[in-house]
Amino acid sequence: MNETKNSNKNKLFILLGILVVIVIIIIVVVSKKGTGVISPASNIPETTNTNPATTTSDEIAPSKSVVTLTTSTPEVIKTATATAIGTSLVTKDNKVITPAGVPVKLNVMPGNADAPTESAPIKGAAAIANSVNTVKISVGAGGFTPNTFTVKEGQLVNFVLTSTDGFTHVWLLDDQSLLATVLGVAGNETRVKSWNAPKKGEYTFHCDIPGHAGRGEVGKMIVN
Ligand SMILES: [Cu+2]
Repeated sequence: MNETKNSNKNKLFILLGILVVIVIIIIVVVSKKGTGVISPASNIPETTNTNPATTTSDEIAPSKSVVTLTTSTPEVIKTATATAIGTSLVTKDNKVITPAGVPVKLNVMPGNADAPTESAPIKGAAAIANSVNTVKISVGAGGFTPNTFTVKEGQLVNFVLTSTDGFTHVWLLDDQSLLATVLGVAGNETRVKSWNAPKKGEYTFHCDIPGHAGRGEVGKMIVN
């Protein structure tokens, strides 16, 4: 009997001990949860506040710079048109310009950012409308046709070159200060390049493929 009472007492103590431990655990957990809830809660608004703030400033910055870009280059480029796909833009007053809106340079390497650009191959010279600004030349083993043409100083020249014999030809003015006007076509191809005629004078040209000039692929551009 005594042993049973003792063991019962012991059980009671153990239960009480467990209860006390549980209560302590609950208190600790609740207090931790309290701080836990508070700090994440204060963190979440902070992060959500930071994110919109960054996004907003990010959005504002590019759109602002885009606006600045559009306002700094508008009139010249907006009203400019290209003679063919890939050629440099031509302004309303017939000045050939770079994508930056400044006049192209002819004394630079072809492909230079300041050089006039050539078109992709087009469907024959007939695809480009005839006008005072259009110069159409075909080239084959027999030479350039026509082999002489006349333009005015500073005038827009939409230079259209066609290979008629299935071979590659490269039209090139002999004056190196006009190097950027060079235009090459593959066999039976037609391409266009727009530029403004240089100062008055006579400018000889030739086909730059080895052997072609020697067999007669030469000519002259007269600038009045
Ligand atoms: Cu040639």
